[in-house]
Amino acid sequence: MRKLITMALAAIFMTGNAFGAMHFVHLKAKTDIERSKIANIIHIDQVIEDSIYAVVNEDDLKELKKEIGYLLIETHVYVPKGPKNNSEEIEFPKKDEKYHTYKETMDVLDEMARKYPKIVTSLSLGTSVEGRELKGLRITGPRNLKSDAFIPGIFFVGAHHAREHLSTEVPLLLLKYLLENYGTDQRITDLVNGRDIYFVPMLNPDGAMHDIKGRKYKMWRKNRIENSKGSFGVDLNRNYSYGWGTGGSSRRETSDVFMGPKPFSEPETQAVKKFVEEHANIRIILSFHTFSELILYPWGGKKDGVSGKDGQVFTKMAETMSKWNKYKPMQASGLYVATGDTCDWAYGEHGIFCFTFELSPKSRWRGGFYPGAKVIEPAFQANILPALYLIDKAADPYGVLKK
Ligand code: 0X9
Ligand code: ZN
Repeated sequence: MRKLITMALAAIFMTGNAFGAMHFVHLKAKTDIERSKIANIIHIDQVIEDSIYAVVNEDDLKELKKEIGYLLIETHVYVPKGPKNNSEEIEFPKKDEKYHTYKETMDVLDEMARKYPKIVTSLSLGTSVEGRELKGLRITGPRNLKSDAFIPGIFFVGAHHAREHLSTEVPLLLLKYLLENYGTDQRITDLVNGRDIYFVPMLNPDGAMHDIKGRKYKMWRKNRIENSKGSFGVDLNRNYSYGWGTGGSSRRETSDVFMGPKPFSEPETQAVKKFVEEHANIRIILSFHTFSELILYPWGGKKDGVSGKDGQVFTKMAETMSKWNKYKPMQASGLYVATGDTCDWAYGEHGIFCFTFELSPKSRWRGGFYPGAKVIEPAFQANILPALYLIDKAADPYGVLKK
């Protein structure tokens, strides 16, 4: 009987994670040294003053207790909201149906390519672990499509992290916005004519679809590779090569910040590497994530700031954009040190000015990773001007330093 009750409880608390219940944790971390110690073990969902909040799996909690138990001030089992549902249906929970599934996202990309053939071409960057095509769009003026001349490029990418569904919606709305206003809005027409604008709205489709399977969120972060002992997932934003594995990521396969067995071990990060390296005109990258409303720039893997003129370009651009979206501009490692992310690689290896936007909401009390459909439109609106600015500056990033 007791065994039955335990099993039933385990089933209730299971959030789709094969390793058991998820736990909410609140830790006290007064210094960035303490924060960075924590970032070696778990993913930090939010930092507020000297508090850290996160939802972690059973294994991560064990490790936290073992390594830095003295910092833990509150833990309880995390029970995701929403009706019980054991189906395998791949669709968002009813109230969030406005969000796009992988299939719906691909349908939008196909529809745009069909509707605007003069300025859009479809891209295929590769395939995910489970075999989903990693699709994108290239938007550029009709003449550029036929010529080999150099045109400055910019790359917008969403959903490295599965549960950050808003990070697919914003680039999807942005690309539609550019296309719908091309030919009528002069600024947009000129920008599109003068740039190569690349969009990949869902880089981690397997993780994102796993997160919504059965129409119930699972707090999934990583991709869906099967690891050596049967757990799943590598954190794609710890899998890039620059400074890989030197802090703020874990070698434990069950960790939410598992760096993978080697840099670029994953097909999804390999796809970005290959694409960016084959498109040498890319001068700026914007990687969308959620949440906290931040504009982050390198370095993320070390405390030093980017030196010289480049450092000034990063801060100037971040500060300018923050006036429009009201997000807080900061160096990524100011949040916590973490290595293997997109931007340290893009800038460190290729000198690309790369930003990470942590979209809405501002805090976990406003919904955290699952803020609902109401935030989609305002998050898009807030980021139109920052996106247009980056598209513009791709022609000459150093131009922002001129008086
Ligand atoms: O931890 C991450 O990968 C990003 N935050 S998220 O909540 N979306 O997972 C932030 C990456 C910023 N980079 C570093 N701090 N290195
Ligand atoms: Zn993220």
